[in-house]
Amino acid sequence: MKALVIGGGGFVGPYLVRHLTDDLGYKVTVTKTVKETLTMDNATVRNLDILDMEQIRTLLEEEKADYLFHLAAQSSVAYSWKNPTLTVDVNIKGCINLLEAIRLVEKKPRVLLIGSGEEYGHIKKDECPIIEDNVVRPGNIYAATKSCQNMLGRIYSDAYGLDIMMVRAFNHIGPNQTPMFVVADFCKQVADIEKGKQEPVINVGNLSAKRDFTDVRDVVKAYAKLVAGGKRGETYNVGTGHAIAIQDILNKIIAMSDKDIEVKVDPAKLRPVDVPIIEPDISKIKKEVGWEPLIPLEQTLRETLEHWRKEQN
Ligand code: A2R
Repeated sequence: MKALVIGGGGFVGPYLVRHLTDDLGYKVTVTKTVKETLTMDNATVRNLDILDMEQIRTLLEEEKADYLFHLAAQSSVAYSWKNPTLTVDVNIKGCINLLEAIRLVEKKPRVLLIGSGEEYGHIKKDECPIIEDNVVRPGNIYAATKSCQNMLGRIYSDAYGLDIMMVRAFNHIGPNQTPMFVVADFCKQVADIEKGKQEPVINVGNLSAKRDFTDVRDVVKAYAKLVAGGKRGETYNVGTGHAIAIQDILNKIIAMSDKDIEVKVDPAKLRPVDVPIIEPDISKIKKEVGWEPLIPLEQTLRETLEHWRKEQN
C-alpha cells in the first residue's frame, strides 16, 4: 500500500508516518511546509503548500497513492482568535484545493480528513457523550473551519463519489507536542521549574473545562484503521470516551514533580469563549473498524513530562 501524508511536519505526522511504515509496511510520502525540517527514516519527504492547488495536483499525479491523510492545518484554537484569516485560508481554502485536486486526477486515493471534537462546540448536558450525528455548534474560529472541512468532505463524497472519510479527533497528546497546547505547556513549565528556569509558579488558563485526552500513538492507529476500513462519507469520533477536567490533568502533572509548585491564573491564557465539556461517544469507530485506545493517561503524561525534562538537558 502507498500512503500520502499531507501536513506531516507537525505533531501528529511523524507518529503517523512511523506507524504506517514500521508497523504496517506501507510505502509513505509525507509533505511538510518549506520552513519546516523533517527527516523520516523510511519515508520520502516533499515540500507542499496546500494553498497552491497546482502543487497538490502535481503531487497526486506523481505519487498515485492508495491512501491520503490530510493533516495540514492551522491547528491551534488560541491562534485562530489571533489570526482568523490565516486559519480560514489554510483550513478551508487548503482543504477545498486538496479535494478539487483529487477530483481532477485519475488515480484517486481513499482520503481521511482530520477534523476536531471542537466542531461540536456548545454541547448540551444531555448530549454527552456526543455522537457523530449530533448538531454541531462550533464555539471558536478553528472549530468553525474544521466543521466546514467536514461538510466539504461529505459534499465531495456525495456529489463526486470520492472515497472520503472524516474524523473528529478529540485532544491528543504526547511527547513532541508544541507548548501551545495545554498538556505540553504544563509539562514544559514543570520541567522549567525543576531546572530553575522558572519561579515555582505555574501559569494556567481555564482549569474547569473538561476535555478528552488520547495518546497520539493511539490516535494514529485509529487513522490508519479508518482510511483502510471506514465507510465513504462517514464521520468518526476519535477519543477515549472519558473527559477529564484540565484541573485534574494539572494535579497529576504537578504530583509527578517533587517541587512545591504554586498555580496562578494568567488572563492571557483565558480564551474569549470556552466550551465547558467535550466528551465523545466512540462506539461507532469501535464497532466499524475495531479501534480503541490502549495507552493510559498517566503513561502519556509521564512520558510528555520526561520529554520536556530531556529538552532541558
Ligand atoms: O504551519 P507549519 O509550517 O508548522 O505547518 C503545518 C502544516 N501546514 C501546512 N501544510 C501545507 N500547506 C500549508 N499552507 C500549511 N499550513 C500549515 O500542517 C504543520 O506541519 C501541519 C499541522 O501540524 P500541527 O499544527 O502540528 O497539527 P497536528 O497536531 O499534527 O494535528 C494534525 C491534524 C490537524 O488537522 C489538526 O487540526 C487536527 O489534526 O487535530
